[in-house]
Amino acid sequence: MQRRGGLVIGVLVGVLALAAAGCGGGDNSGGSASATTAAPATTAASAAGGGGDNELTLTAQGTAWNTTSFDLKSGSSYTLEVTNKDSIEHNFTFAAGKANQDVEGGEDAKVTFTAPAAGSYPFFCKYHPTAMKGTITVT
Ligand SMILES: [Cu+2]
Repeated sequence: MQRRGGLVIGVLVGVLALAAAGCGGGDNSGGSASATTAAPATTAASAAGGGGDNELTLTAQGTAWNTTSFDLKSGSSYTLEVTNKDSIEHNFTFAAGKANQDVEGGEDAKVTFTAPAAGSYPFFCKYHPTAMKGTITVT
């Protein structure tokens, strides 16, 4: 009697539990938060003095000016307030500055002009030019 040995192929299917290798969580050697300290800029902007006109005053009283000389800077603009304390009309004329301003009795008026080139110029009341006159010096 012969025995035939059968090939028993035992297939062992090993069920390998594939342990999911935990993905290595590498340390994120990333950026360290750099704290930049931003110092608040102190705004020390002091308001520069506003330019604008230079204010002058002149008063007529008793058919005379209270001031007979002015010193101006060439190229600067000026506003002159003329006050008339008399009851009659007066006038401020400064030809070199193209100013010619009447002022009624008891009133006041403003006139704006630009100082001309350096020099010495007359100003006067055109109604009383000999009594009411003065000199404007421009430098
Ligand atoms: Cu006058």
